[in-house]
Amino acid sequence: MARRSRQREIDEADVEVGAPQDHAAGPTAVAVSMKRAIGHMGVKRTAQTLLRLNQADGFDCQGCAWPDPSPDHRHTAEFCENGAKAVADEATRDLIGREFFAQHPVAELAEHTDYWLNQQGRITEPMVLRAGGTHYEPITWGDAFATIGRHLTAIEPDQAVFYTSGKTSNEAAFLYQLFARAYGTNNLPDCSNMCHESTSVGLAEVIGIGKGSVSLEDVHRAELIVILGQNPGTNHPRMLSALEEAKGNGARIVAVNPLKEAGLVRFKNPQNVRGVVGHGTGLADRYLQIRSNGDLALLQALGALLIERGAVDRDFVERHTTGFEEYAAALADLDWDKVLRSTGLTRAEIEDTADLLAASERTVFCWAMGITQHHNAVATVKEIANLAFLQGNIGKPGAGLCPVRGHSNVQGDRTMGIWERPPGHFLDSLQRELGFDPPREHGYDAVAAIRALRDGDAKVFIGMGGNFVSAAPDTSVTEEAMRAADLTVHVSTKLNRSHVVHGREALILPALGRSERDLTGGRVQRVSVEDSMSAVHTSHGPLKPASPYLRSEVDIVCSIAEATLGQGHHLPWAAYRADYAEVRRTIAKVVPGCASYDEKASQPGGFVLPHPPRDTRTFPTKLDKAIFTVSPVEVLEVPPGKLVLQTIRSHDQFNTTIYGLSDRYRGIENGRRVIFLHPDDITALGFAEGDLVDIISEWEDGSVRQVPTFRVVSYDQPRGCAAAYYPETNPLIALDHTAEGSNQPAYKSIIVRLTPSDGGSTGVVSTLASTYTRGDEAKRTVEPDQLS
Ligand SMILES: Nc1nc2c(c(=O)[nH]1)N[C@H]1C(S)=C(S)[C@@H](COP(=O)(O)OP(=O)(O)OC[C@H]3O[C@@H](n4cnc5c(=O)[nH]c(N)nc54)[C@H](O)[C@@H]3O)O[C@H]1N2
Ligand SMILES: Nc1nc2c(c(=O)[nH]1)N[C@H]1C(S)=C(S)[C@@H](COP(=O)(O)OP(=O)(O)OC[C@H]3O[C@@H](n4cnc5c(=O)[nH]c(N)nc54)[C@H](O)[C@@H]3O)O[C@H]1N2
Ligand code: SF4
Ligand SMILES: [Mo]
Repeated sequence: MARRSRQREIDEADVEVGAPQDHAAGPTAVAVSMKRAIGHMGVKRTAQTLLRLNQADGFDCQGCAWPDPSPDHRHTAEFCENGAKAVADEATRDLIGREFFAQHPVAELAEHTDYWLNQQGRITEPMVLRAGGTHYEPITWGDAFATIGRHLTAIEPDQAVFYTSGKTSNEAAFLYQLFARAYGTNNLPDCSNMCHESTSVGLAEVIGIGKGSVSLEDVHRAELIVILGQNPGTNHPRMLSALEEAKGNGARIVAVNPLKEAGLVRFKNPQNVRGVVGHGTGLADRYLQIRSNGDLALLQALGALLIERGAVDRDFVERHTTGFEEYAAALADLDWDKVLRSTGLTRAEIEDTADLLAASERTVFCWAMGITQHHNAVATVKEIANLAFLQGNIGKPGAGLCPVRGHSNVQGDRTMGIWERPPGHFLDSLQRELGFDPPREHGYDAVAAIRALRDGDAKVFIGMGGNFVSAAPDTSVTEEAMRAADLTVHVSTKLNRSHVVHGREALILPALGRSERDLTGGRVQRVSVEDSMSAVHTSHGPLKPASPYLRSEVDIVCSIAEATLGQGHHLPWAAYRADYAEVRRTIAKVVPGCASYDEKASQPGGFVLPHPPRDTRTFPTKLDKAIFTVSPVEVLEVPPGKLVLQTIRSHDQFNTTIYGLSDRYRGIENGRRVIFLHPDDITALGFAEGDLVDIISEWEDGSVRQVPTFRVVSYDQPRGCAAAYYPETNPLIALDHTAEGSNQPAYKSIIVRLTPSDGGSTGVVSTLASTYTRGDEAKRTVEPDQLS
């Protein structure tokens, strides 16, 4: 098969808009997986990797956090199109080393999109950008670690920021937080701060643990599955197999989503005949096309109707909960007019959903970013919990709370202590077992880290994976913050924008990926991960590494620790590096629920971490009960002429890694700068389908943000709502626009207006061009050529 060109940029003039599809997967998904895999890896590596993916003795998919079936239920091909894309992207034979960086000045790289940067291939050796330098140059690992050590010992520990993305293994994550705390700071922001932080905060308050309460088996056995604010066909594709199985067992599904998403409508399972040649399985029995951010009102209305109909599990409520009286009293006064305005649904639709709930003995509630990325997200998460408590849908088979996590190990990283607000008992246990006094003050989360860097309060940024610059909100402000740092360090597999928007000095440290054999310390090392349902298991990659100079994340953390804390430091960094089982033995002593961690994680299928509400209906909250809460319904008012914009993923990206330009379920090919609108809004705003517009957001402090040249596309969604892809739209989101209580960026509700695009540029549009005007400053236009 022909090798792909690595020189493609996005030419938005090529965008094709077709009809959205009415189903997900089917044979196309298999064809796309194979084409991408073979194109990147060739036939042999494709066979070597895909057959080991998600197998009991293989490696864990580095895509999303959806769990694997138990070992005796696994198929030979236990992966989805996006898993195959994730593997192909990592295991690509395209490589970049010193010659590449010598040919391309950083200023030139900064003009490219994340799409182009990622295509260049795997980074093969450590690189440094010296102060005032124009190009990245090679550096030895030893000198790279010494550079980090020199910077970290020259500043106060709280002036350093240690970011983590969610692919990092439990072993590397545990050591990373251990190092940061031994060094002296809790500045451990992570991608979770931008992802399910609202879930973690909300659930911790009302059930006593910030994690979901279901197993895969529960999903299969549910009578009713409510899926709010999630697009599983693209982002958790194997969840569709679980939904199909549940349907086979008689389950009903209610989808709550402003956008009509193909993956919620119908699934053609490529692993069975019906999926390949038949119509597949219809998924959602009810599709509630809710107005953006109407979920809290919907959930309260459902609660009110259930109480009215007496569909309440009195025994559960009495034994296990507190606050029911206040909750019921508040709902008795529910303002239905507000509910209908907030949700945009009819009373009949809501009544009908209440009927389904009332009739179900076992309901699972699933949710993702459509819930967590709003200003009142914590309240909405707690409202989901209220509804579950009402019918006792927690801690019984076939029922429960199922926040579906994003990155493959984001939940594990948190379990291992990647958290800027660590609980006291975790720090006590570090202190007791490892003999040092960890800092107690809370550290910076992602948004606070940006402010600290911008304001000069932080000087060094270290990213364990991820692409912080593109993932964070308020791109111009984030870029300004990164440029103000003395040193930025990225432990990475592929090139991305965070490498080219850098501090005074910058390092790129190339790491082994999940698919690669890790022979650190001269032995085959395994790592462990935790999925969205708290199941932990080990993983080891089959492939020869992309380059002999790559190091594992564990090795990199241990080496940074030695270079910073000194060789004589009392923690056994060399022993941790030599044998990851040693790390697991330390995890066993420190992390709650991890006794005999090494043995349990290594057994086939691994083990499931304890979860008191799920296991025994005990709720370790401050009141020792599940807590009903009361939150105000607010209608997200959209002023005339404006829209509420949500920022979403296409079918061909993993977060800021843009694999390709096909969002085929939504009918978009070969381009990304589109804005989806209701057809009547297009007309009402004076535009026509296909027009080019600039998107503008205006904020209370007088600041204005703008991204140019998006093509208007009509899409089935409620009036007043709009959607466009991330990260192109991140420049629009003010840094302060975050969820109450979790400080998570409210990426899904941005009030915007559109103006005709004067640029008229239908050709290559850099993702970078954006305008940012501060309330207190003259208009400042940021163009790509001014960026370095
Ligand atoms: N292929 C692929 N897989 C991925 C990722 C990827 O980028 N690509 N990313 C991974 C990560 S880190 C994450 S966090 C997950 C994200 O998984 P998702 O949360 O499914 O991702 P989004 O694209 O943000 O989609 C959000 C969905 O919520 C809906 N929505 C938006 N606002 C509202 C609202 O107010 N109410 C309701 N009810 N719905 C709303 C949107 O229409 C959309 O369908 O996926 C993970 N898996
Ligand atoms: N507007 C908007 N913004 C959003 C969101 C949204 O919905 N809308 N979603 C938010 C969410 S949910 C999340 S989780 C964040 C994601 O934020 P991040 O996790 O920071 O971003 P990613 O794009 O997943 O990171 C990709 C980079 O990770 C590196 N990488 C990949 N694999 C490995 C590995 O195995 N090891 C190492 N060391 N590096 C690796 C590669 O260099 C790659 O370029 O974005 C957030 N930003
Ligand atoms: S559903 Fe997620 S974890 Fe499973 S194969 Fe697909 S991308 Fe990988
Ligand atoms: Mo995420």
